[in-house]
Amino acid sequence: MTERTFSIIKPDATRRNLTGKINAVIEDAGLRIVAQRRVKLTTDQAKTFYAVHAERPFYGELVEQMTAEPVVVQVLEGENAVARYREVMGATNPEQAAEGTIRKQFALSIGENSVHGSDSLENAKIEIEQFFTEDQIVG
Ligand code: RTP
Ligand code: MG
Repeated sequence: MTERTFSIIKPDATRRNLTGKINAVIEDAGLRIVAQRRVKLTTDQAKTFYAVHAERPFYGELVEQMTAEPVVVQVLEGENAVARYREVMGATNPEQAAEGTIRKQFALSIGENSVHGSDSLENAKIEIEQFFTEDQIVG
């Protein structure tokens, strides 16, 4: 089934000028970038986005990292896009990420792991709506 998922190229990656390299991995995997914008997240935006992790010990650090530098927010479209992108990203901890994945190639640590991708179709819809209106997504 053709799906849409939400992606963020995180500050550790934009800081190192890796947006193009990461987009190449995404496109080589057969996913289409159907919306994209560079934005500096506010603390409120980052807190809302990661609200599910509010009680976790790394929450403060996560919000700080996500607001430190600009990010690139994206909508990706393709066959089974949610699961496919999770595969392309690799495990949260880059030490456990498979060869060829974005995190294996580019992530610095479990916290600074270069990309975010939605973990379900339901969350993809919610996350896309936080950053894009339907007319900004051109499939
Ligand atoms: P994401 O939501 O960013 O796509 O990553 P994920 O599903 O693979 O991982 P998740 O468990 O949702 O965690 C969200 C983000 O929090 C940071 N994190 N730091 N220091 C730590 O132990 C730790 N654990 C998670 C990572 O940036 C992770 O991507
Ligand atoms: Mg997650």
